[in-house]
Amino acid sequence: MNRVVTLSEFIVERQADFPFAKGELSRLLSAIRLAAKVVNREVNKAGLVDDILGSSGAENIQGEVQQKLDVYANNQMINALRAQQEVCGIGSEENDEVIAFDKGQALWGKYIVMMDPLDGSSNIDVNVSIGTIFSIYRRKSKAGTVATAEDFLQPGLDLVAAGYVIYGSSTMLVFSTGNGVNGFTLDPSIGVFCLSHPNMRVPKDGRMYSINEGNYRQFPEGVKRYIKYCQDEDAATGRPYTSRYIGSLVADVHRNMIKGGIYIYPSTGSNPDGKLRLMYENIPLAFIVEQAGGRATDGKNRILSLTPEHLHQRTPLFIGSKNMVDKAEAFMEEYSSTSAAVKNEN
Ligand code: P6P
Repeated sequence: MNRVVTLSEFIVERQADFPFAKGELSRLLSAIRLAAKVVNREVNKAGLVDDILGSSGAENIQGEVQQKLDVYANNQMINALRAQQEVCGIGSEENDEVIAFDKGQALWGKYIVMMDPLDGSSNIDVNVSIGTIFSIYRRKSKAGTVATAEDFLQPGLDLVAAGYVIYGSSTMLVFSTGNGVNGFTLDPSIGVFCLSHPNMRVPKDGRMYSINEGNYRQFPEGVKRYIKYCQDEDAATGRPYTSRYIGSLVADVHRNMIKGGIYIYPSTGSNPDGKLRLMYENIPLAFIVEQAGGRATDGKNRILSLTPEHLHQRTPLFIGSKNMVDKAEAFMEEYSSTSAAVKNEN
């Protein structure tokens, strides 16, 4: 039986792979690892603990009601990252403005973290998998100063690392520093993340498509045509594709990472730019999926090449198996002129 490799051992063994000064990545990831374990503990007993389920009564800048665990996860991540002093600033889905540390050693932190501390949190009350998404950039501004806007609005091509935690039937940490993707499963009996999915690769093709078909009438024509293509009997198998939509981004993307598939959140009537946020959902997941051999675009442009304009910017997201994203893009191209993004059928 192969020796179990822990996350800490993996980082030490693969230090040469990481474009970081020795120890910086392990301190950054240990902060995320700690926060993930604490959040995992609360997520796993959410139904048992008074006053942890349900909404906090507040709304975030997205206008979404913040779940109590959203706020809890956000605080855990911020506190853990601040304590490690490698990070000079944090952008979070849960905070209207960026957090730029303005005193102490954190001022000298070389990195910025963008995060969605608990994505899919509306699923907590119904016991569906949820996730934490994070990306790590080098700061652009001078060390020893307070981080500036240019530090937080960097394109995905400037990422140095990204990953996600999925709190599901098991809890996994999946990340990349630009040298492939590796998945670690939490062994709750010892509280350690162990390498369980080395060198993850997204199958070039798949037979699952993930999209909220309730919005069908508002989809761009190219998306409608792609859905119908998936529902036609495939010449090779004589069967249509399978529709799988969990409604939790990390869970849908993770499944497609393993089995092959495509997740699409296109423009819709209520979200003409799509619902998902570029900085702390689409970019980190695009980085991971591309590192594993998949693709991620907004239906036309590579997500990692987009130039961010503001912290909570939304873009459409087509992400997953290369051949499936290629096909969906071909339909978007072919039918791009036949309908505006939002045209309700009469
Ligand atoms: P809809 C959860 O709120 C989320 O941000 C993603 O996790 C998920 O994929 C998507 O929104 C679901 O959105 O509009 O289909 O309910």
